[in-house]
Amino acid sequence: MYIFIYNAFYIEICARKRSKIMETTFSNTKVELVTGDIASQDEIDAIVNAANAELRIGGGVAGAIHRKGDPELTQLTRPLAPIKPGEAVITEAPGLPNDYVIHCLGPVYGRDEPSGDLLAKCYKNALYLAEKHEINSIAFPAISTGAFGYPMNDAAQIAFETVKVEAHELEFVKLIRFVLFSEDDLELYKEVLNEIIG
Ligand code: AR6
Repeated sequence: MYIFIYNAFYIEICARKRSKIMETTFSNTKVELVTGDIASQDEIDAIVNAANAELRIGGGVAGAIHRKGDPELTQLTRPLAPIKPGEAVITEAPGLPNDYVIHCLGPVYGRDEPSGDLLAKCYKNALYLAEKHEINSIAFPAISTGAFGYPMNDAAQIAFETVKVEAHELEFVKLIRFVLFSEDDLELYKEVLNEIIG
């Protein structure tokens, strides 16, 4: 009985989660939007970290990834730091359900200029590393839109436009997932993506 109730509850939760997804395709790559925790994307090959320059544990995404990962993750990032805005580096993902973590440093809004180009570079460089490692699926958080203060709407526009252009060059990456932290962020990303699809 308890198992039945638990299962029914679980299926309901999954159904609700699925209903939050929006999907589209750029070239041969599926692009999807979900809400959730970037550190809990079990079926994804590589997750992207909205890192700090020192590639250490921080708040937000960097905190969630480093807390869930083994301490070895921080050891792996240490020799690769510091990185500059727009740059990305890749490590394995000890303790996480993924094969890799791609650590990107987004621009601080109003300080690192030109901020739009630097944010686009994050997405480009992450996809470049994914291709180099023959990665099939990658999940991005909304880089720079938390502690770094980038306006959500502009950040979404840059993310989708960059991915749309880069998709023509992708050989290995077949799924790009954007993981938004709140329902409001998801709705905003959906609106921007719908405008871009036209
Ligand atoms: N999963 C998905 N999205 C999340 C999560 C999560 N677990 N946690 C927060 N977000 P941020 P940034 C959303 O601040 O702006 C750190 O302290 C969040 O709501 O993680 O690039 C680092 O150490 C926001 O929309 O990254 C750096 O110093 C987005 O993810 C600095 O913050 C990005 O928020 C990086 O700042």
